[in-house]
Amino acid sequence: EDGHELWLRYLPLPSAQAQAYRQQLGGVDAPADTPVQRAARDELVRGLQGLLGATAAGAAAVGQPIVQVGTPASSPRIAALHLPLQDLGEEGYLIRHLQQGGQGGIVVAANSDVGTLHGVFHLLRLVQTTQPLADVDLRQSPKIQRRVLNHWDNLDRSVERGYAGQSLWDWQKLPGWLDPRYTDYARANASIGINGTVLNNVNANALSLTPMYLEKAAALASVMRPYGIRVYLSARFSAPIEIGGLPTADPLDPAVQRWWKDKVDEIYRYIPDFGGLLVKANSEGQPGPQDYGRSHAAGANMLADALAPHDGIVMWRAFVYSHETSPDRAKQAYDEFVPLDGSFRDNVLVQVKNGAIDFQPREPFHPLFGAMPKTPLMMEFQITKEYLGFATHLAYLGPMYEETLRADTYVQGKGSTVARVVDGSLQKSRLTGMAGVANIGSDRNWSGSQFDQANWYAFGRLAWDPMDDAGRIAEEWLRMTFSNDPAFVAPALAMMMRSHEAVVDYMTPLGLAHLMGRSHHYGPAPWDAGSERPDWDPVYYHRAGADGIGFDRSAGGSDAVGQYAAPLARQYGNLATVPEQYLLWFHHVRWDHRMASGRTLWDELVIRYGHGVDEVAAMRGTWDGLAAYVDPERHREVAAFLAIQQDEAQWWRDACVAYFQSLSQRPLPAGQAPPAHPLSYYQSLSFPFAPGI
Ligand code: BDP
Repeated sequence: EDGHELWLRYLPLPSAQAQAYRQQLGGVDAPADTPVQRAARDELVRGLQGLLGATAAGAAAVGQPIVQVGTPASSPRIAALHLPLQDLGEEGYLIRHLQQGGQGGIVVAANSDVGTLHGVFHLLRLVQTTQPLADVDLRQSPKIQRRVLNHWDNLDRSVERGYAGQSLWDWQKLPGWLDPRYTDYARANASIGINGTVLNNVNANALSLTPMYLEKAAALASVMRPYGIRVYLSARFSAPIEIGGLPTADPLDPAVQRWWKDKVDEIYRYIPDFGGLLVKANSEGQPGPQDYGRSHAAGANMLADALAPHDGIVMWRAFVYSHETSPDRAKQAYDEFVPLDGSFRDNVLVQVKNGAIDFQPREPFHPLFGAMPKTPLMMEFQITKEYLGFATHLAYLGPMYEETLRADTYVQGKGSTVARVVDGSLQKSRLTGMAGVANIGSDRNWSGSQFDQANWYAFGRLAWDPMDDAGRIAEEWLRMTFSNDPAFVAPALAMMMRSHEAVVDYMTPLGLAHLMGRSHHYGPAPWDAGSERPDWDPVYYHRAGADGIGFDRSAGGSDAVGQYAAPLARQYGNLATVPEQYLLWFHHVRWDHRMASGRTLWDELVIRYGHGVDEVAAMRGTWDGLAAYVDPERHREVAAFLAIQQDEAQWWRDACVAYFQSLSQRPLPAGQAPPAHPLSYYQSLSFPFAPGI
């Protein structure tokens, strides 16, 4: 047990439970005429055989209860049931218990083969988590259309901000060798409803659009297709110059437009169901339309026109900040994109990070959500933990995603949640999407650690339904990944649900952000200053001095609060009403400011740092107590990583407290131990190797 099976372990259930399920799932009746049908049938048989024992699957004896799988088109028996499938759409499904000829049986029906595949995974999930099937009658369809992983994978197999080994894609051996891991990757994604994957880094290499690499991408697409997953590619905006031999990449130049049209036609010859292109343009040195005095919309629309005849889409990223340093980086994306609202083609999604800076442990939701009513916005979450301790720190991100999705934008009054912007229901968007920057690599456990698998899992479930519950998802994942035993599940769940907040506390409490070491983003360096761009430096973000700490984004400061709808602008802009979790994000606050607890800000800050460390110690204790429920190999790995996390949480706390104290010149609150070393020690530490920079 090294985590390789993910949540699809299908280990035998205790015999009484298996016996009971066999009464309902005695055999499988599923068509297997198409690749998708075969994928669904094979998964069901594999799952039931593993969970219930060899007799459970395969052809049922006459009169035995069976699982019937299919669509009205693929299965005459399903057609004869006249099930209400109309509202399920292309990817939805229905699971029902049916009484047939005195025998109970289960039906998994959908409008399409892919729908049945999703239904099969749901049925297996019910069995894996030992849910009763006697009265099962459920209908599900995804709330978001494009549920996509973004791989920041390079062609040399390095992964930008990847902490799980090399890239899964072995470009050198593709297309000749299709590693079985590609199939397992597709199975895992399909099991949580992900239906798209962008294979290459947003900091793109134009070579990925050349025939040699398109052939390789096509081979991967052939593995993904039976699992309902489309392949997408990141496009480098200057590709017409680099691989097309043109003198320019100006989107208004007819030769450039022609080049992209031909290129897209070529891609579709290789990959007929290609999803579309993801673009990072005019951001962090990437080329883009602004190089030619054109807008983001002009760039996106040129690609959109090339893709439209094939039903392809453009995912155009709003993660931009210009090289001329603005007084507040948090404002830039909004300032650049809001004026473009309404000018994008119908097949463009603007992909917006969850917060306005950059995947920090905590950020208020990005003010673009709700501010572009005529443009569909795609959510971009980061699953890989670039700013949350890489793969060793245990941080379950479900609550963080949930916090953003449930945040109220107020753009159409109360209840205008980010989730409703993203699922299209608020502003009637025709296209909807959610992207997650993948944490997947060639490590045996896929994600770099056992618990990081949960972040991949939670992303998929929330992309399927952005109002799903992070706690429910975590419990489901724990039960499938480790054990159904309540004595395990309850404490492990409590640990997961507090883990993200613990990281926030020991890294960036009370609305602080970007205190990580420059460029590698690992470990504390709040003192870092003087880099090539001020807005890459921690001191730019925390602005701490003798008087206080925090970035004044109120109306009297950068007025970033003004980018939110009026009720939020008022709430966030006022020191008396801003939630404490965003305090230093929006305000520069005196060290002696009184907090809700009655303490001064300084005391509260130090106590939060200490609390984060205490939480990790508590997580270790919890995990140690769960050894009896987890196989030794995985238990040991998690325990070792928690020990690393505790050391590093202490490092974070001590370094930040030492540094901020050098500015506040205040004593530590009673009971708080001084940092183990002087500030100069922490400043002298260097971090020799950080993967994926
Ligand atoms: C930042 C990463 C950088 C990415 C960039 C992006 O540090 O490696 O290229 O985001 O999203 O968080 O484009």
